[in-house]
Amino acid sequence: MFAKEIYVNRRKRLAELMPNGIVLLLGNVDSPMNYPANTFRFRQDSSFLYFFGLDFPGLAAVIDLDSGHEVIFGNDVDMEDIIWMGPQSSMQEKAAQVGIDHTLPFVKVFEVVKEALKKGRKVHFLPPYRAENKILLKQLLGVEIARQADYVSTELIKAVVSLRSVKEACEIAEIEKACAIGYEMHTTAMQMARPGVWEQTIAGRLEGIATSGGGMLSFPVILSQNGETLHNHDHSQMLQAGRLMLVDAGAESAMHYACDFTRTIPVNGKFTPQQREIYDIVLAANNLATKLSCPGVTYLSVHLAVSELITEGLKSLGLIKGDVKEAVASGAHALFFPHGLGHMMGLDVHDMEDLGQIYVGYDDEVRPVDQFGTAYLRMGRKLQPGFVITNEPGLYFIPALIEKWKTEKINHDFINFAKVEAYIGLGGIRIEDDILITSDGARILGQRVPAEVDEVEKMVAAQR
Ligand SMILES: [Mn+2]
Repeated sequence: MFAKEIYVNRRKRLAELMPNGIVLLLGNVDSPMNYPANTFRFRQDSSFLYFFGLDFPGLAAVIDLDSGHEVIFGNDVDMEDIIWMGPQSSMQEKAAQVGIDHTLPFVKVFEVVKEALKKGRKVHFLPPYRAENKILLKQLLGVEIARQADYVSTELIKAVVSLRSVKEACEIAEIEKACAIGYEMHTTAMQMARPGVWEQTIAGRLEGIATSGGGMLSFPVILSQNGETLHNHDHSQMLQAGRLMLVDAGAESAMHYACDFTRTIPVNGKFTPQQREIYDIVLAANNLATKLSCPGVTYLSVHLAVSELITEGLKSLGLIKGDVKEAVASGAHALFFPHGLGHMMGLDVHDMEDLGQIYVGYDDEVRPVDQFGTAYLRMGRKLQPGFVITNEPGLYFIPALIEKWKTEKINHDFINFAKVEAYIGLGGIRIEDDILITSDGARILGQRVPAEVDEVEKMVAAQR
C-alpha cells in the first residue's frame, strides 16, 4: 500500500467535498466459483482501496462527516484462520497502516448505520455492483435491491469521481508498473504468433505473465484473428497465414492499477498491402489522438477529429464517398469504427464505471451523443492534467453490420458498398495506448509497445 498520509489526505479531501451525514463504503467479499470454499481470486472494491487501502475481504468503513470520526469494520482472525491462512496482523495494526485509529468487529456496522438512520442522518453509499453487497445494503438500510439505485448518493459519486479522476504521482508510478507488465505481454504475443499456433496457447501465456507480475489481468484477454468482434474472448482457433491477430490485454500492478493495450499484427510477420492500407489509417488515428489530447480539450472533440481522419483515409481508398465532415456528422464512419476512442483508466481498467459513465466521462458541459458509434464513447468531457485515458481507435469489417447497412440503405450516400466487400475477411485492427494528460499535452505511459509497421514486423520476426 501507499504511505499512510496518502489515504489520510484522500479521506480529508473527500470529507471537504461532502455535505452532512455518514459515508458508508463497503469492501468486497470472497465470491464462490462452484462451491463456497472454492472462490474466484479476491478483488477488493476500487473505491474502498482508494480511501482505505486494505486489500482483503470482509471490510466496511464509515466516515462521519459531522464529527470527523472514521472507523473500519472487520474481524480479527481466530486460530482456525491462522492454521489455514498463516499468521495475520490484527485489524488494529492493519488499520493503523492507513491512518485509521478505530476498528470494530464487522457486525458493529449494523449498529452504527441503524443509529444514523434513527437520527434521520443521510447515509451516503455508492452504487453496488456485487450481489453480496446489494444484499448487505438491504440488510443495513432496509432498501429493496431493485430500488437501491434510487438511494445512491450523487454527492458521494461526484466527490469520488473528482478525486479519483486526477491521478497522483504515486498512482502514475503504479500504472507504469502495470504498463511494464503489459509491454511484456504484448511483445510476447507478437513473438509467439505464427501460423499453426493456437490462440489459447498465447492467451494463456499472457495471463501467466500478468500473474507473474504480482497482480492479475486487468480484464479477460481479448485475442483473436477475428478482430472484427470487438471483445472476442474465444481463443479456440489456430492462427492461419495471411490473417491478422488482434490482442487487447493488460495487467494490474500488485496494487491493482491497470494498463490496457491493443496491438494488431500479421500472423506470418508481414502485412499484406490491403492490411497495411487499413493499419496505416488506424496508426495515424492513434497518433493524432495523442497529439490533440491536452488540458482544456474535450475527448469528444478528439474522438470526432479522429473519426474525420479515419473517414478521410477510407475515402482515399474509395470505401467512403462524399464530404468528409458530412459523412462524420451522419455517422457513416461508425460502420468501420463503431466504438469510442477511449475511457478513463486507473484502479479499474474502465475507471469508476461502477459509479456511472454519465458522471465519469461526461458533465454538464459535455453530454453523451446518442448516434450509433459515438454513443459508445465512455469518456467525452474536458481533459485535465492527471487524467489517464486510453487512446484506442480501430477499423473493423463486420460482415453482419455491413450487410445490414447495405440492405437497409443506411448512410448509402456515403458508403461504397461494392468496394467495402473486397475488405470482408480482413477482420479488425485496433491500436491502443494509455496516455497521461500533462500540463501542456499528453504522454504515452510506459515504454510504447511497437506500433510502427517496421517495428511490429521486426518484433514478430523475433520468434520465441
Ligand atoms: Mn481499452
